[in-house]
Amino acid sequence: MAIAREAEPVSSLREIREAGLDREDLFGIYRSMLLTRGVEERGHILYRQGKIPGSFYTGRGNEAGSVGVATAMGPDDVGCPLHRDMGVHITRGVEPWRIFAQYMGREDGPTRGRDGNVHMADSQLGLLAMVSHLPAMLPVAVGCALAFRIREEKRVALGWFGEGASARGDTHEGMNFAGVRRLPVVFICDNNQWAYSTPTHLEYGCETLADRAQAYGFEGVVVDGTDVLAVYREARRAIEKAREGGGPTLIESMTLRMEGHAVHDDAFYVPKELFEEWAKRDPIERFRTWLRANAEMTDEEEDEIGAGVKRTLNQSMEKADASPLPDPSTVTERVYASVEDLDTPHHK
Ligand SMILES: Cc1ncc(C[n+]2csc(CCOP(=O)(O)OP(=O)(O)O)c2C)c(N)n1
Ligand SMILES: [Mg+2]
Repeated sequence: MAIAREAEPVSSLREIREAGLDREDLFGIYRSMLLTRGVEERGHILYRQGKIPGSFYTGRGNEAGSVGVATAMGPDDVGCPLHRDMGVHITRGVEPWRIFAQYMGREDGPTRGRDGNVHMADSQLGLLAMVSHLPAMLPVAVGCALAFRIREEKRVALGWFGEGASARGDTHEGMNFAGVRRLPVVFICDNNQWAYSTPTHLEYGCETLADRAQAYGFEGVVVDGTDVLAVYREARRAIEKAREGGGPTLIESMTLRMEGHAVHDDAFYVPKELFEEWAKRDPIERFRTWLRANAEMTDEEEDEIGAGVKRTLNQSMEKADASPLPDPSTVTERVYASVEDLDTPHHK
């Protein structure tokens, strides 16, 4: 028997209204999920065209997890999204053309052509760029939460990590410290069942990773990461609890990594049946069906959202392609943040 609570699916429009979302918000979530997938699909095309230097990582299958959590964040909250969390950047408002520019190493990408394609974030939007995935950003999120506590700000930090990263020491150190101090931090485990080619039974011996939360003195929740509304509801509950002084929560979001670790990996080691099974639970198709059944989304509304996303993607790719490569003579500039860079609403 798992110790952690298993989140129920969201059943009705009324329930999600009570959790703070109106019909327009729901359409916005759908749009963000389509944009997230669209950006990554277009990225694949750019990669095949030889326009992306280095490798290329995506979070296909994690659109509900990433968009659902980011929708629940407050404007002053901060987060450290990883390579599976494109939906966080999109939901916080990073413009897709800047993401394409980032992919192609151009001057207008968030890191101005100075780092890998998913090592990016816009600090103006309360996001911190990942340093490494395993899981260097968890202690950073905990540090942000400690700063909020010291400054008596009602803000919450969010730290993402993979289930593979849960085996590393910094996960333990971050969670232990957060539990001891009851810091305003929410840990999101994107459990996509694989750490590169390692399956979960070789990663951890407990039933669910959320079970570990109890040992750190806080709550653990397992949520279906293909159900955007359930993810949103659980993230919102955890974030508001943290904001009110109730301490951390560990949310384990269950998905399947629907592609290889990155483009160089064809995931031959993942059983075909597993892909087939999870393809039936595609998060976007699932939410589309829910919107049709529960929010009366019409054909016209659906087409309008879809067409708008396509238009945005086309225009964004063009705009990004017009962005120059960085001038080599500036290579040492903007590697470290300046005082001006840190003068954002998120560095008060
Ligand atoms: C210390 C260290 N070891 C190995 C790697 C290479 N690496 C990056 S991500 C990854 C797998 C991570 O798996 P998981 O935490 O489950 O995240 P996922 O990629 O599945 O989202 C590995 C082995 C690394 N970046 N850093
Ligand atoms: Mg994983």
